Amino acid sequence: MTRECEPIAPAALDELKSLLGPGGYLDAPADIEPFVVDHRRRYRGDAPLVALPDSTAAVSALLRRCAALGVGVVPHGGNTGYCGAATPRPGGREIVVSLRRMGRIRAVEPAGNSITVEAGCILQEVQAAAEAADRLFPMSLGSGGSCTIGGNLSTNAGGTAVLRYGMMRDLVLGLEVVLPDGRVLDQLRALRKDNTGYDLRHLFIGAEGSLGIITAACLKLFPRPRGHATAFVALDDPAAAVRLLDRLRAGLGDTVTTFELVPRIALDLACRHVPGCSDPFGAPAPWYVLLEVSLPAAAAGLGDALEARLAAGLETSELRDAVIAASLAQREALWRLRESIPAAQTREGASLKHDISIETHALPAFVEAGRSLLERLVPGSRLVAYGHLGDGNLHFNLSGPAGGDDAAFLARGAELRRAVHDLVASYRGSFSAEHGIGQDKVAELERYEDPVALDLMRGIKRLLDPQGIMNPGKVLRGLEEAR
Ligand code: 2HG
Ligand code: ZN
Repeated sequence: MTRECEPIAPAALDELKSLLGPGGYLDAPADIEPFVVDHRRRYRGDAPLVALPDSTAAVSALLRRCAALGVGVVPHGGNTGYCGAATPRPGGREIVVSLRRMGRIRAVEPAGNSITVEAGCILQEVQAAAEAADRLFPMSLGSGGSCTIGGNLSTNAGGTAVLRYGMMRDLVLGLEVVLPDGRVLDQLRALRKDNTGYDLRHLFIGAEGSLGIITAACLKLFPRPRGHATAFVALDDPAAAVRLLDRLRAGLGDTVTTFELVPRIALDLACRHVPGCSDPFGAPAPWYVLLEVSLPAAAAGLGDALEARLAAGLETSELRDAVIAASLAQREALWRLRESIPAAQTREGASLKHDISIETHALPAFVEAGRSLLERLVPGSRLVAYGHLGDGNLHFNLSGPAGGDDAAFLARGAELRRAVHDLVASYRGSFSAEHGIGQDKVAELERYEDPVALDLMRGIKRLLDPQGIMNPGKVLRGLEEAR
């Protein structure tokens, strides 16, 4: 049962401030503002304080005190999430905790292929540190310049290299986590094998700060690719894209790193709204794929191998057209087309997002079923279904009818979401493939999750956070009995 709570008492706030010390917090409204609204401005909350601890010990002391005071805690990374997990709720009942002062790279071990970093590190800084040691940290996200490792871990981030390297969960060797009672779970090791009981790391990865605060992680590094071949391919439909993926993987195996589906409308929107984007082909096609193959060894022949396979596809008319980037600038231009899609869709006007996954072989049928469902519900609406086809994950986004009434379209968001997610459920897919639950999809989790799984999740939450102080109302709700 959820109980309405009072804002945090002034005496409790004073206690927290003196614990954090000068420079250890923000309390001026203008300084707090960026922490209480999400980057898409869909969620807004209140917090009287942003804590800025600078060590694991400081996080531990803070959570111990928050538990004693019954103060809610909202962990906050780079604020690039899609589901409002890092935004406090309205009412001033929670403080925000930012680890931006914990941005140290603690160790790089090229021989062991690992890197140990604090949770406040920016993803790009970790990539750069890996590169300086002639290694690759493969997590690849459009928000790499501002998202943090703590946020990547807490949301189990995905991105455009999952096909080859997996999601954030797959890139973790060890974790350090501060529990809601202040205890520190120290599993910060680079062991590749460790079968000693339950694997607790995975409870915290993807928990969106609802079970504790990840303070540091030991991550996997990989050999740095020496060569890439990047292609943009035009084709008739998603089924042709799935066939191409099968063929490429059969021939080129794990070198296939990225396989992203792009519909014509997304290409049009990118070219219309984002400077520097242009159609690489003379004639339009209904669908495209951005694909990349990469090899750790000197890659002479990699481009030829890809070209031969694409040429075979052109001969059998499986593909309509294909370009292979001949320079770094061309490679960047092709990537730009893909990475500009979210911004371009935003600039086009009102849109609704659905981050779904289905087994890849069933995606083509799903796309057609979803398209006709949405067309029936909102004639003229524009499906912008793009993304990580290689992982079975599409951003099944919908833009309102061109020149239509944005407010009227958005007012139907809940109904359309329900229709899309019910369709996803009928395919035994996921309504949140890579963006998490946050505050946006709590009801969806309750509706679609297996009741046994939900029951276990609630039990784990109660065990680790009996007072319900960690990110209240996110992922699961109604577990704040003690507060
Ligand atoms: C992407 O793949 C991101 O570009 C954003 O996950 C997806 O804006 C979206 O819907
Ligand atoms: Zn995505």
